[in-house]
Amino acid sequence: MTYILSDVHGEYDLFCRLMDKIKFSDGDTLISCGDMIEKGKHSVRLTQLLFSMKHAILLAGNHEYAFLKYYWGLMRQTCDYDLVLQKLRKYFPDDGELLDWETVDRMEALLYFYEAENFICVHAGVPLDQEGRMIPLNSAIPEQLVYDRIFQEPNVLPKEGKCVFFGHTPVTVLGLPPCIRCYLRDGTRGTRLGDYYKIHLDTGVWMSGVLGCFRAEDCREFYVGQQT
Ligand SMILES: [Mn+2]
Repeated sequence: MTYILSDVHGEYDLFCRLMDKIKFSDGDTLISCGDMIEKGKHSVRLTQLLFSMKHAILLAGNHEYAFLKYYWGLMRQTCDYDLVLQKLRKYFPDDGELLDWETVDRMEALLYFYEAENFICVHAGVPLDQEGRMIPLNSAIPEQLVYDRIFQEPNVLPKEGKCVFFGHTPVTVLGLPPCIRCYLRDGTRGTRLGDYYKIHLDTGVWMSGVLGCFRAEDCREFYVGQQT
């Protein structure tokens, strides 16, 4: 099975509880739409767990992008790699000495979008033209894919093309309860991804305490946290 989530933001314990709840195994695939790090206390621990998973497709969010920009800036200033790692570790003060070069290198290799046969994953949004048609993702710049604030608007719908999974803005900002928000093509809740325009995954776990994921094969949602 394929499980999709976003914006886990260092909430290692809740993430583990969610994986237990869905009985996630090596035969399953996890897709994280970015913002694994910051806000919660266990950014590096969570990131390393995600990197250790057998079938995980991991995207960068704006928080990973900001970290990488900080890293690239340090590398331009000095060739003292020990000093660079020391400074990078201070970026995640709650994680102590956990950050290593392998984790930094793997963060640098995160994807900015992922396209499957019947869906697309991105952190913040996909660029659309005025008719709501998707502009090819490989022509978009990373900043647009990780920082976009337009795509989350309820009236912005990718009319043609595949269902888009995204996060970035907590749904609670739209005045909604902390649940995954599905935008349906014809109003009835379907069990096929073709029935959905877009799926807004960010439950704002660092504020709401609720973390959810969406199963692609049957369009079911799973939650852990205060409201379960
Ligand atoms: Mn974000």
